[in-house]
Amino acid sequence: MKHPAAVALPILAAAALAGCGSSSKTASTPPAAPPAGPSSSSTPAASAPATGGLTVTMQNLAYAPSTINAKVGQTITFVNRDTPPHNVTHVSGPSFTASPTLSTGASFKLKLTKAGTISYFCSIHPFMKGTIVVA
Ligand SMILES: [Cu+2]
Repeated sequence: MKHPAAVALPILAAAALAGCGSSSKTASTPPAAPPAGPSSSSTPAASAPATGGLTVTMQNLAYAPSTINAKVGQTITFVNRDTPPHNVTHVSGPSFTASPTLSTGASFKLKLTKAGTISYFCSIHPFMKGTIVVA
């Protein structure tokens, strides 16, 4: 007569082997993630000013500040806070294209691409003068 256990034993052994094999597969360690290095984040130099952009306001028929210090790569935004219209017209120094006429609340962005001292004025009110010192 046959013992049923003798038949069942190889099946159990095969199942145990299969289970062992599959479990060892899932247990394999995934590739380690690169450690988060502190050097990846750029920290601004402490000596550099935090000003990314500068603003010159047109108010009371004058530019404020009338002289502004900037660096190559910075952008100056001119904002008309006055009632009469104004513009920004090149006089001397590194050249730029004059702004359109700026009505109240309008603004004009001037990107500084060259070092030098820019003199500008408002052609509508020629007594309105300003200077940008670009380092
Ligand atoms: Cu003006």
